[in-house]
Amino acid sequence: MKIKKIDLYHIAMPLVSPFQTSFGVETERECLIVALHSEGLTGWGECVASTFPGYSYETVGTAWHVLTDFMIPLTLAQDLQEPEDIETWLKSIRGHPLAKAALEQAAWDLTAQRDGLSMAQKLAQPYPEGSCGRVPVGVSIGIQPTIDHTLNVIQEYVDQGYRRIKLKIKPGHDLELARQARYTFPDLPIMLDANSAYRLEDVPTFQAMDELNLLMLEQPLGYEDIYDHSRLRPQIHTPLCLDESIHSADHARYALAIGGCDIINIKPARVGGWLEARRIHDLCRAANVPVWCGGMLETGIGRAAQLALASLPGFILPGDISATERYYTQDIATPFHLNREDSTLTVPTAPGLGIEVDQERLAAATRRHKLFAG
Ligand code: OSB
Ligand code: MG
Repeated sequence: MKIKKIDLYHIAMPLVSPFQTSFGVETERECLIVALHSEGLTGWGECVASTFPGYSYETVGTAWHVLTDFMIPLTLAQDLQEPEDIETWLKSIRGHPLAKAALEQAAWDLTAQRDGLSMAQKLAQPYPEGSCGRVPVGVSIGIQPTIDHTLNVIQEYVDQGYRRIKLKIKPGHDLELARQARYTFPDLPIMLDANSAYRLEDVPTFQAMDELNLLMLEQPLGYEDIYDHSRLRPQIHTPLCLDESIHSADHARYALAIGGCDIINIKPARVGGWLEARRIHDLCRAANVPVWCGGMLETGIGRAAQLALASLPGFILPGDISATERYYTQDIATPFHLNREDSTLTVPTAPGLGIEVDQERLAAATRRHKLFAG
């Protein structure tokens, strides 16, 4: 499939409610959208880098730069056969996984459409059991002004049908919040995400959480650390999950080798794409380590690709893949709705990502656009 044209869009969309983590607050989501055109088909990808280098060093600005100046020129006018080609073409570029993953996602969409397969089916080709039709999901709740606010927000999501809640924590906004959430919702699967806001010396805070029967504690320590997590893990009862510090399948292998975690949150963007995400899934599955699919407040384009990944057999824990209305009043692609009866989203079955991009809304959300033609 000769890549004849590539569109790059920088978009901005207001979030339904502000999203606050230990590294900042977002009220509007900015990201990049890429479209690969070939043989009358269009493959869509989302680059989840945001405006501030808090979660990742990448931003919409750095991603625009590396895509425009390096990655798109290595892709344009090439003959794409399989998503693996993107990995090969971009191999000489170090880092910038969020930008790489956007192109790889678009390549999955394009090649799956050519093959007449959904992205989930194409991704699941190595597994005899194939992909599943519905993915269990939860909701990630940002830091709220008070604990009472948080409890109200949890209640709203529980009323909507979500059966797994993740609370963002930071120092001083942790133990009491977790206690009150547990006392108010005694049977609800609750987990905490610290986004690297703590140090090993904070172990007493986490030990005090042992009795709260939490589903897991996500990324409490350094965003590049695996070793200190392996020292924390035997000192607490709550299962430990890594997010930020797993940048590749090699990192996952190191973490499993030294006992750095019980669970891995796989975000395809963080590890440079769906192929690397699938390698981590395979490693974890062989080691009996559960995985789940993380989120970056994706538009419908990214959400469809999250669902394809999370439909693989090793994704046994609920993902951070909430319904569209949890993020946006008007999305640029087909909205996803929660199946209330089982707290799942349905994996698209149409070829490729299986969604329609609304061109008018995309145009309305676009701040910057560039067309590359080979
Ligand atoms: O750490 O999982 C995270 C959003 C932005 C950056 C980091 C994280 C998150 C989330 C959001 O938790 C999950 C979602 O998309 O609903
Ligand atoms: Mg996280």
